[in-house]
Amino acid sequence: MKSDLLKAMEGVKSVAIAGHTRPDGDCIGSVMGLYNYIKDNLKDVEADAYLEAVPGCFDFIPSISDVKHFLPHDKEYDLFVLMDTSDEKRTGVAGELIKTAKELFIVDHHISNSMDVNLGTIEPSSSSTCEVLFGLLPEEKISLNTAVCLFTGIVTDTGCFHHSNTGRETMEIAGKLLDKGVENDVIIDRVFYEMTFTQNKLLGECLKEAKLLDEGLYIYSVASKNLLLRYDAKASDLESVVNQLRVTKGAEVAVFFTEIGEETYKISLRSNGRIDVNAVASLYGGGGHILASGCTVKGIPEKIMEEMTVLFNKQLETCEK
Ligand SMILES: [Mn+2]
Repeated sequence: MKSDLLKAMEGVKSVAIAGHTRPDGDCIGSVMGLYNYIKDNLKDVEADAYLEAVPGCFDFIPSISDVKHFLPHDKEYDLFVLMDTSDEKRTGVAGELIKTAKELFIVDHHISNSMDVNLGTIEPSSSSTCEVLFGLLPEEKISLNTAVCLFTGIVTDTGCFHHSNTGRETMEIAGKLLDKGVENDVIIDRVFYEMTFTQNKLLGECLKEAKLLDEGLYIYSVASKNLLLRYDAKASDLESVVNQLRVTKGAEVAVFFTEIGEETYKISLRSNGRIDVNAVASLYGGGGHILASGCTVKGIPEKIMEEMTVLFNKQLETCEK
């Protein structure tokens, strides 16, 4: 599906732009990319950007302080542009606008997009909603501010040009955004590498405790509640651990346990390609993607690993046949 966004904005006086719940870099980048584009080019259009709480690492996004977190009761928008949201249930603070705005336009790249709309551009072959949005805007009118937003979305959803959704087109668009003056080093550091001192110390603690199983095919580590208490940290401060475990030479799968309750663990799984960790996480009531999945399980990590390695080994056997 491909509609003309510029046409949809013609003659329009007010536009609301929003994304999904728990916004990530692609959601924030696409919402703020269009917001900045309108501010720079469509002076007669009044635009409002709606998002749930924006993680601190995105505070460099131009005009991010303009974002509204609540919908006014009486406002009727001519157009509502919904970004990166494949499911009506995941519309964040501005979901109501689907019904109340005069027109709805969707920009997305999720193959699973199930929304029934007249206007929108959904391109499942695109790396990110920001990549789709780039294609909907005239390149010469993209300012540095808009370019920063779009670049942020692209690096977020491609895992910094690492995931298989990174295509030639993605790289070419990123190059065009660099031409606008985007500082790729600053954005990539903020989005991917920067950690607090506490997060770095915790990473060290978890790596120190990591164990190998089955001659190094599997690696895992456990963060206890006590560890988090000791550092006065949250489970989200441990997000980078599983990715660091994954790049251990020889490992097929990395598993990271975070204790969130009495013998209850949030488990993150990462695969290096041969094992479908989504299939395993699903057996435990979780899910995600083939290479990155998660679940929450009650039990003892060593025992859970015993079970999981049986499942991993079964998968390896079938792919070796
Ligand atoms: Mn996305």
